[in-house]
Amino acid sequence: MYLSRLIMPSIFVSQLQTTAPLRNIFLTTIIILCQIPVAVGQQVWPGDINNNGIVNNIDVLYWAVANGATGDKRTDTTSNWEAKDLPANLWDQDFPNGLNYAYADCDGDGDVDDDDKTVIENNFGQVHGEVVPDEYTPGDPATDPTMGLASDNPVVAPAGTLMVDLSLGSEDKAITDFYGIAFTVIYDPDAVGNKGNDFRLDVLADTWMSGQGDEKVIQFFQNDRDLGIAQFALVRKNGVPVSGFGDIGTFNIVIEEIFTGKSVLTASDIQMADVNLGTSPVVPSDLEFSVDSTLTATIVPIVRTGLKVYPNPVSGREITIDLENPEEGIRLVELYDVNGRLLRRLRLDGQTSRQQLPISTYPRGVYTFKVLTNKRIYVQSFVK
Ligand SMILES: [Ca+2]
Ligand SMILES: [Ca+2]
Ligand SMILES: [Ca+2]
Repeated sequence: MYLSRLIMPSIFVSQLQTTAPLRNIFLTTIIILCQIPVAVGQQVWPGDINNNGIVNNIDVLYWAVANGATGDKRTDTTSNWEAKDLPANLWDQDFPNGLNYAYADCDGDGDVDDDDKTVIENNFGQVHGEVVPDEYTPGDPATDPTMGLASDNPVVAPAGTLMVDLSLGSEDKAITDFYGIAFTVIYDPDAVGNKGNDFRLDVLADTWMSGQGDEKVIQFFQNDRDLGIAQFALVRKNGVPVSGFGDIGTFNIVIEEIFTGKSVLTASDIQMADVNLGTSPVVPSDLEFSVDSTLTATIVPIVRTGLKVYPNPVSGREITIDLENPEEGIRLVELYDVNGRLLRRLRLDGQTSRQQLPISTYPRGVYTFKVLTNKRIYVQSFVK
């Protein structure tokens, strides 16, 4: 079929001695027809925006750059993990590597917005075909900015909270035209607690990355607790780059109750991009900390407002989790037992602020919900 499409117009041209304008129409037809087989063959795996075979935090950089773009919808607007045909008419814009912006429309609905970032989260870590690893160029400490990890108190007690300040660049190595950064923090899973909210980054409300008075920097975070690999992206999405240097936020890391000794956090696999996805090298770094069993843990209160869990104690077969702000949608619910063991993980579409869960199969005890919404992570315990 493709062959006949390609050959037919060239026969027309060779047989007809046309005038110049008419010939241009024929040539245009040939070009359009030649593009059809290519367009039919192009497919996207929802979330793998840069089409390298894996969904990860680098795809978030692409999402941020394409955010706000619009174009034709896909015929299949579901975003489960399988190849989807791109729309027959591709979008007006391409990424610098030549990929069409339609790849950024993860849910295929004709625009690039927050829902497409949710698809990256839902399909995170999925692979297809042959994975072409994303490239990272480690910076030179003499000339390039560093991603800094620093702690005022790198000696903590078991079950204590290690606080690590994250920064980027310095006065003499400032960042210009920043738009987004993807990076990975590697840690020893034996050293870090496992109660659902034990590893998080609190981004400063007034970090230079957010710019002046406009949209805040957006955090993307996926934590593989078993491997001790936390992948982050911090991106802007309004098309406006910023320049600056210094503090970004603080990691709050709850130490495992039975861990003692030295351990290391490493920030690596860094890709920093401007608004055109031009990358510039960043120097990775690490931080050694130690867990001293002779110290007593400082209790860090967990903010529990904003999420209602009822009835508590549980009386019937089901429990309800309910966000006080109905504008917020639930994306992920995790249920942990008193030992921090994950019992249940439920992914939602971020459209509802209330969810019921069956609870009758679990024995009496204390349980904890971790609830990830469009805006934040809540942790709330209940008794059965
Ligand atoms: Ca990818
Ligand atoms: Ca979309
Ligand atoms: Ca949309």
